[in-house]
Amino acid sequence: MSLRFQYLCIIFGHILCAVNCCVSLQINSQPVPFLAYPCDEDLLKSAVNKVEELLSLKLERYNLHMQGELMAMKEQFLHEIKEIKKNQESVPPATKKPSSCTEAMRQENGKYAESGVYELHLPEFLQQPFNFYCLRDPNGGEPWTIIQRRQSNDTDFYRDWVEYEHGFGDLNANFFLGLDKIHALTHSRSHELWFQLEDFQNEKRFAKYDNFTIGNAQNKYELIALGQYSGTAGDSFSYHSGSKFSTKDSDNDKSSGNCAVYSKGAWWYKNCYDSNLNGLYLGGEYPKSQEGRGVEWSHWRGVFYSLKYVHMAIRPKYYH
Ligand SMILES: [Ca+2]
Repeated sequence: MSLRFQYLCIIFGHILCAVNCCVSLQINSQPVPFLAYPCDEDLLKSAVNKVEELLSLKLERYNLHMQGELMAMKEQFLHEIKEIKKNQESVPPATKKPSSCTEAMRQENGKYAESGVYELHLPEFLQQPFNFYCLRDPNGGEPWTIIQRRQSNDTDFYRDWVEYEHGFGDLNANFFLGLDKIHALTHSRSHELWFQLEDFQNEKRFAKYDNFTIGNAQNKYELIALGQYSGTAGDSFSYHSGSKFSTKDSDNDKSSGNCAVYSKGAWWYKNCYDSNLNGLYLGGEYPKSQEGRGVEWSHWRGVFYSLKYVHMAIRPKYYH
């Protein structure tokens, strides 16, 4: 209120002085500038009207200025909201990661994508997504996950427990997926198993088992279930049902010796084997001195023949 009074006094002083009607006011011998005695009632009214006019004009300008400021703020605010919405629309919605090759390869048209490496997520068993090789079914059925492949002598398979547990090799060539991941896949739901075999005369055979489950690390990834055999290669795997996995540095077989060392491989050895698909890549027939050490499927090419190509593939049951 005090400030407002002073402001009015200043304005009055200016107006009245302007019309030669001002007398300096003195307080305690000190002149008070701009304070003046009104000298005429009409003049005073006129001065008051002038002041009101000036104030009204200033208020109007002030309002216009504030209105402009508010409009600018509103425009800026709307612009920022639009930007936020645009950014939200450009971010793809979170999608569920596939947990099987079937989910990873299925396309909108109902067909399956090309065979290759896909990232699968099994959150109940593996904390991080992991790469798997997914294979189209040659008969048009549900895709398969390859867990082991031999196709050349480029990769050494005579390895220790840790490497077989976590896997090694190149998913597009020779590899072993890893017992931990095979366990995670087969433990999450029932799977069937497909052995594809080929010799150096390019003859192909197969063996399938309608149930395949392996245990966990505590029970050395035991071959818990295998199911019924079908195929053209002969049954060289049922013998291993119930066996634990063994490597050269982890002997869990039923033999008094170490089958993994004797056979230069790693497998679900019993005493010792009918098949040895992680053996040495000896390239076809081999001498007796190497007996039992090749990539071998005894019910087809016997114990002195190392196969050209093998893979082990699995897929969930009840899909077809
Ligand atoms: Ca033993």
